[in-house]
Amino acid sequence: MRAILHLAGLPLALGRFLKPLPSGFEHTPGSWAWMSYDEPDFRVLPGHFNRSVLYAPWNATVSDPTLNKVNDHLNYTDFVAYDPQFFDIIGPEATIEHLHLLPYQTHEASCWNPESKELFFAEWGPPGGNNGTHTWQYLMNTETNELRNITTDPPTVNAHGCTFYKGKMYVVTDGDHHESGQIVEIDPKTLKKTVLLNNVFEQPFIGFNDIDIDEDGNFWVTDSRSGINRAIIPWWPRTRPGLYVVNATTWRPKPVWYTNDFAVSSANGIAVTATVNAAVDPTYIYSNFALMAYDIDLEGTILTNPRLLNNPIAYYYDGLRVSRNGWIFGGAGQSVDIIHPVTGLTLGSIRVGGGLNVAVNVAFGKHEMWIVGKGGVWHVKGIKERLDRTW
Ligand SMILES: *[C@@H]1O[C@H](CO)[C@@H](O)[C@H](O)[C@H]1NC(C)=O
Ligand SMILES: *[C@@H]1O[C@H](CO)[C@@H](O)[C@H](O)[C@H]1NC(C)=O
Ligand SMILES: *[C@@H]1O[C@H](CO)[C@@H](O)[C@H](O)[C@H]1NC(C)=O
Ligand SMILES: *[C@@H]1O[C@H](CO)[C@@H](O)[C@H](O)[C@H]1NC(C)=O
Ligand SMILES: *[C@@H]1O[C@H](CO)[C@@H](O)[C@H](O)[C@H]1NC(C)=O
Ligand SMILES: CC(=O)N[C@H]1CO[C@H](CO)[C@@H](O)[C@@H]1O
Repeated sequence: MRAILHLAGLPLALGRFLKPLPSGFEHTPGSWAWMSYDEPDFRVLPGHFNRSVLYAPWNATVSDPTLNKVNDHLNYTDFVAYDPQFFDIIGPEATIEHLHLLPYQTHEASCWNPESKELFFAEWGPPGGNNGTHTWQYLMNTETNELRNITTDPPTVNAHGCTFYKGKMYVVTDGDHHESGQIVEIDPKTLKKTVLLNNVFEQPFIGFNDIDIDEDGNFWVTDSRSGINRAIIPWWPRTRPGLYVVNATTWRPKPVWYTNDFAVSSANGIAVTATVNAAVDPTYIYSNFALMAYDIDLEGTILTNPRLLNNPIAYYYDGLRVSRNGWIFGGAGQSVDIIHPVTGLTLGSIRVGGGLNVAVNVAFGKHEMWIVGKGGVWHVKGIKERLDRTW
């Protein structure tokens, strides 16, 4: 027997495509929907339907008027589940709030400082104007939500990724016409910048995209075409886009993965996980829209067992983070998707509204997170599971 159909705010007729919400989720401060292949009407859609992979499911072109209304409804939800685990991770108290509407250009490199309770992130300069180059970043006080425009000393040029580790912000940059991509350390109190690394045995990086730091303090950095695509990097010849590990003890950079296609593929988000009771950790890399998982060998210098973990339901994964319990959070177009680290199943989407909004990167607090992207900054709070990791 099915549960009584109850979809808050949704006429019953529309309900046949969506699965009734589990008990406890009928009246929540955030609005929810459950898209499930348990529903025969969703399994076999009527009429004509079509969408590009770059558009979200609720943005599909459909001929059935009821399904069209369902999509209009989905476009105004906050949380869309595809798997019951999503309800357990997010919980019924969660809400999402659009804190700041910022220009419709990329915001990324978000990281949260738990000591000062400040969120750091970058805003890409508009292409053209200033050559796409940006030498300043935002700091947001997450208690008052006040935004501050900061310039580090000396300035950090084209910040692209950030992670907070043991009291410092670690930022990677694309570089520009005057300097190669760098890994830098920023003291959050003095905003003093120290360059930690800027070359692979005298060769410039193409342009760093993202950074993660593992439990032992090793840096995992993706080197990407993003700066080339915006014509801010002049270097030639270039290496392939890929992933490097920089050993925390020896500081020696080593490539651990390269894209196959020099011309078109790139390397985007990276996240290292600590799997409980395991000596090897998988990492996740974006290439050709695929989210790949690898095991890291014991020395930390070779990746093994490559596997396609998932392909995003829509758009492509940009920033990736792994939460305390191992869930992968990936910015993917209009939502941040939560992905199971082993099965690769997409469990659900945290939506940042529709239209032109794009979720690019996330930063975790304890039971809250911030999302930055095109259209500004969002705050998701009241999340049931603890998100920030142990290091
Ligand atoms: C399907 O979608 C694609 C991409 O948006 C579009 O080019 C094409 O015309 C659509 N086809 C139909 C039959 O709607
Ligand atoms: C801007 O970019 C052009 C190439 O696209 C380059 O020649 C020029 O030096 C750049 N200007 C600055 C200030 O970096
Ligand atoms: C931030 O500061 C930089 C440098 O002073 C300036 O170019 C930029 O317009 C400022 N941006 C905002 C949003 O205040
Ligand atoms: C870093 O280098 C040290 C010293 O050579 C080595 O013991 C360790 O396994 C290396 N770790 C990684 C992740 O490369
Ligand atoms: C989806 O919602 C946004 C507001 O967040 C709105 O601007 C957009 O027009 C909506 N899209 C559709 C297809 O209804
Ligand atoms: C069918 C549909 O709603 N398409 C829209 C998907 O989103 C893009 C970007 O907002 C719109 O341009 C399309 O019209």
